[in-house]
Amino acid sequence: MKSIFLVIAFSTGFLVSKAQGMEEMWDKSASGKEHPNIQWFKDAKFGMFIHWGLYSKLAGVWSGKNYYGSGEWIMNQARIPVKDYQKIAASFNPVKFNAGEWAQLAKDAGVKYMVITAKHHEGFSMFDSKVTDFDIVDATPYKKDPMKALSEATRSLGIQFGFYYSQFQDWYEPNGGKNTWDFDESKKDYQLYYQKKAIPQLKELLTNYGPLGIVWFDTPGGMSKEQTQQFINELRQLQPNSLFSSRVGQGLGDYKDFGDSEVPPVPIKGAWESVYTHNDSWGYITHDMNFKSTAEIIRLLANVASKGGNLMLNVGPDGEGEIPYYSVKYLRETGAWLQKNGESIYATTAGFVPEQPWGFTTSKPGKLFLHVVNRPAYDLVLVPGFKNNVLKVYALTDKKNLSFEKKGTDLLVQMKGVKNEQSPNTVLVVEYSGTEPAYNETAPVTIAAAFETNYINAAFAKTSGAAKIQPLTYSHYYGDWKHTTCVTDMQNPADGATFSVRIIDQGDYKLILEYACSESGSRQEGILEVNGQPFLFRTLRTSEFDRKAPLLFIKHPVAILHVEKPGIYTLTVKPAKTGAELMKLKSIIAEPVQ
Ligand code: H79
Repeated sequence: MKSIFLVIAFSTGFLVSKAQGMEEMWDKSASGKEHPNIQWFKDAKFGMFIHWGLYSKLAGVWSGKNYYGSGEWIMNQARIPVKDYQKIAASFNPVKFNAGEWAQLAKDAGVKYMVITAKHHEGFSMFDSKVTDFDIVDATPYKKDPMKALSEATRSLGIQFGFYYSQFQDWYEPNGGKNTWDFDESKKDYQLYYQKKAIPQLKELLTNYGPLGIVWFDTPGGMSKEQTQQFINELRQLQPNSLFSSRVGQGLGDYKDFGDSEVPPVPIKGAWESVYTHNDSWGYITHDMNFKSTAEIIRLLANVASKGGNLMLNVGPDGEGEIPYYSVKYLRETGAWLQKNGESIYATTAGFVPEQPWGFTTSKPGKLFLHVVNRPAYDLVLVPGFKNNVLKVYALTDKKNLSFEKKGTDLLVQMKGVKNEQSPNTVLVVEYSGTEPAYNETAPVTIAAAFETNYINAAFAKTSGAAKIQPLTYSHYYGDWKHTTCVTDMQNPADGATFSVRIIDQGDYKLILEYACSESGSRQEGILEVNGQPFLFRTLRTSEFDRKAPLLFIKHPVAILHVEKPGIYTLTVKPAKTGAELMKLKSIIAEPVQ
């Protein structure tokens, strides 16, 4: 029986070829099956994730060797035996941990919820557990329960508090999931592990730490759908108000988590979350200094909100209990931006105007927020597909009215005079009358001379023949997943990717194909057709697709397009002849020629 469970053990997220397909699955509001306590989560938009465990003490180093990527996986990556790994606990003494300071940082950052690792895959409990001695109170000189202090401090500042709990993977336990270097998988009894450790510990967490906003499960395995449902039911009784993440497995859970570091390209209905880490690792690594800047965080947050979801951003405190300097600094700066612009993020829903070259939109009744992350030349912002009657438009921070003009369903906003203050995201508010329009899925992609680069993303392709739109998942180091949506499987002239674009300005545009191309796909002829006019090119090799290596993309300029008459254009990419997969097309870039 056991072998069938192994197959499902590593589904950490769901990879969907058509993002739209997820709507039915996770939008439980329509069916009335939504969790009664889901609204706070939908409104929250920004959460803080914390990975903290014995791996934080190792900090990416074992036996004098530096490890890169997911630091919380070091026991697995270095195949450290339990008998050696457990010794780390004897020197784990996070004396600099200060629950009040962490909670205050969360407050300053403007997050509405916090989720911390009570137990990660390493199997070490960061809370006082009666189920095992391999926990922070029994096994370390620290002897206190930091989860108790943190849950109280966080909640007292009005922030929802939750636990991450690795319910299946437990590398310390002979019957837990995925330690294959100490234990023989074929001899494992996962049910015994669930009954003796995971369920009793989850009961401790749901009993001893006050009301939990979330229980964040991860990497399910070893349970059928029925067993998972039973597992949920049993835990639910303790705290019916607590939300369970979708990584409890088997399509169950109260809201959907996308893959690690993944944002869907189009709005998704229902409650969902994107999780990112601040640098390349979830657990602390001394030599990982690749932090996202404040501007990157603010833009990511706006992007996720514009699709209707929450961003939970992870920080990795070190073994002493200190949060890295740049995480503190950049989170506080993000919080400062939210202080002024929070109205355009919190309690919003997905914007009904699709992504534009200037940025993203979010929505509230009677208001559309324009997140201008890329300020256009001449300060003229075009909002296409705006049917409603516009009452007024103003910059969010100073509330001064801006002049605007309606041309058919185009709304043109003049943002001259709006102070930029170097803001990574200048928010304009459009107040309108009438009911909120639906998101326009078939809207053409906008291209204008006001932007140095205009991206036509693969996600907006209409495919024909065998061509498919797919999120490709790969990593740079180890577990630091990247997700890039591409058109794949174009092998013969009937397999095309077609885009409807609206070119706003007359003039010349350089057309650039951005793609990855394997050895077998390279040196093949392809066609970029614009309103039936063919531009020929030959593919250039970049790299083979490999989940555990970077996927390299080339920006290959192929033609100049002269646009005499602004309007709707149809662009198609396809192979000229039958052959190997032509490319993995990421985008078509249109650059106005000055
Ligand atoms: O807690 C963080 C990660 O440790 C956790 N999820 C986030 C929130 C996570 N656990 N597993 N995974 C993510 C996916 C695992 C992928 C794997 Fe691999 C692929 C395991 C083995 C192959 C990457 C490459 C990790 C090890 C080698």
